[in-house]
Amino acid sequence: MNADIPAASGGNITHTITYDDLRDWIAEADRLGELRHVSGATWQEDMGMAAEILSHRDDGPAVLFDDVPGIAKGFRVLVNIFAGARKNMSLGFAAGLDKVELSHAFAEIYNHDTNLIPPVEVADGPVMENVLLGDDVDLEIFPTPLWHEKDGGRYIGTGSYNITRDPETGWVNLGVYRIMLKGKNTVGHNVLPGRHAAYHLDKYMARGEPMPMAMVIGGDPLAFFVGGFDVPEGTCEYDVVGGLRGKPVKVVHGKLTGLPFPANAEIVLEGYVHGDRQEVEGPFGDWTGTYTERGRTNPVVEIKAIYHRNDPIMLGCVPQFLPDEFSRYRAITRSALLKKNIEAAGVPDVAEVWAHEIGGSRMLTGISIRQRYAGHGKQAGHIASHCQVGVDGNRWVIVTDDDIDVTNLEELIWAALTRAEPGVSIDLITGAKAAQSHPRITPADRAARNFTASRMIIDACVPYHWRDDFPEINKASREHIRKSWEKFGYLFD
Ligand SMILES: Cc1cc2nc3c(=O)[nH]c(=O)nc-3n(C[C@H](O)[C@H](O)[C@H](O)COP(=O)(O)O)c2cc1C
Ligand SMILES: [Mn+2]
Repeated sequence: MNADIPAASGGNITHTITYDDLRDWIAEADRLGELRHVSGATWQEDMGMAAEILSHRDDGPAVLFDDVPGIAKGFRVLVNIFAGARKNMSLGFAAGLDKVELSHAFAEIYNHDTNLIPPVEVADGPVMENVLLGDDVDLEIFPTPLWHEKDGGRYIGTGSYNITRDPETGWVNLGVYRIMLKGKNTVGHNVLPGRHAAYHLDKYMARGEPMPMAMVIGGDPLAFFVGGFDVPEGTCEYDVVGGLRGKPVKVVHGKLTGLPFPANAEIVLEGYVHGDRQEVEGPFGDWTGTYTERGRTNPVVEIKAIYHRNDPIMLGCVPQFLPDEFSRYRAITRSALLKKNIEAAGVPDVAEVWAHEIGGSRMLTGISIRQRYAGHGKQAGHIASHCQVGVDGNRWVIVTDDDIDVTNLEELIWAALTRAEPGVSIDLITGAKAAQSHPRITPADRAARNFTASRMIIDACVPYHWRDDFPEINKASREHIRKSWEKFGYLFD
């Protein structure tokens, strides 16, 4: 544990976000020695290939692609932002923190209930350097990659987010939903049931109107991260971004919809979602480690305006087979949010929560508790599985005691193997909210759009009434391990 970050709350954490937009971020990554430039890679194959191998390791660079064949010079794509020391920089923390320390530090400073700073409107900004309207709208000018071999199309929106507004309350929402390139002025986006943009779309459809939408295809990575967080309904993610940075997001307004988008964004598409015009979207290599179902339909989005900076940069953040960049980022941030959510529901003495990378940070949650009473483990498990942050796509929750490091996948599984008794320690919940991309939804359920699945709570806590006599763990204590390394670490030199 870094000396600056106490394990409990209330410490002095140095938190500074040193970038305002994607270009500042690139300069910071370069300063850290973690940026590479690649010239001449194709959108058809090369960029996807590079993104794939970079994604699985934490020690690769961020890569900025330029001179993409067939595309204007200067129109660039950035990938692999969440790795190395730059992931700490991205969240505003020192390079020395490991992933768990980083998640703890993030938990200390993150609060989407009180730490809110609303955006401010400005008259102009770099995103307005190029405004394409009417016949000038042409999405083919951008170097949109075909990311995976078997994708059904090119995905222009992966490190992107969509902005919509509630037609009744005016609440503006940011959500990360993948965007498929369909033609010169059409895209398809994939907003799943329960998402805030789906809630907005229902309201527009009830009025018989298309939904205005803006899509930020490259911009401040912080806004992209927050667009993927489980921020409660009614709260605008811009306010969360402002709160995290300690200053408001500067926004300009779309000329057609009036929707606010960051003045320093790289590329923004503005248009209308036609809920009644459904077309095939996907398949796309998804966060579950599978291609999503073939034939999924989603509304067509008609693009009426493109705004972009000179020499614009698209941000790519693409799910790959797990674990990947996407699951690293989600594990660090979601584990923090999930722990807060479980505690807010009243579960006491939660020691650690980890939303494991192998499960795309949704499917497998490990929790350790300091047991206070019989049934405490079950309580933690059921709440983790169904609270706001945990409900989507969860498969297994494993709850155990705090002598287990639940952030370590092998230790977590060991605890389940030795402390849970399958005949009595496992609860199955049927009919729970499934990820639409969950591969084990049966074809019949999928056809009926019954996106539910069962899930499992494994109570791997030492039985409470048995806790004083239960066979002790033979793992060396932290102090013993530290001393052992001091004495014998040289054996590895
Ligand atoms: C890179 C990335 C891609 C995502 N893709 C989708 C997607 O295609 N569809 C979707 O419904 N959710 C997707 N999500 C999850 C949502 O962004 C997340 O649930 C978020 O809370 C949605 O915002 P909302 O709560 O305002 O609806 C993605 C998240 C990330 C980080
Ligand atoms: Mn939201």
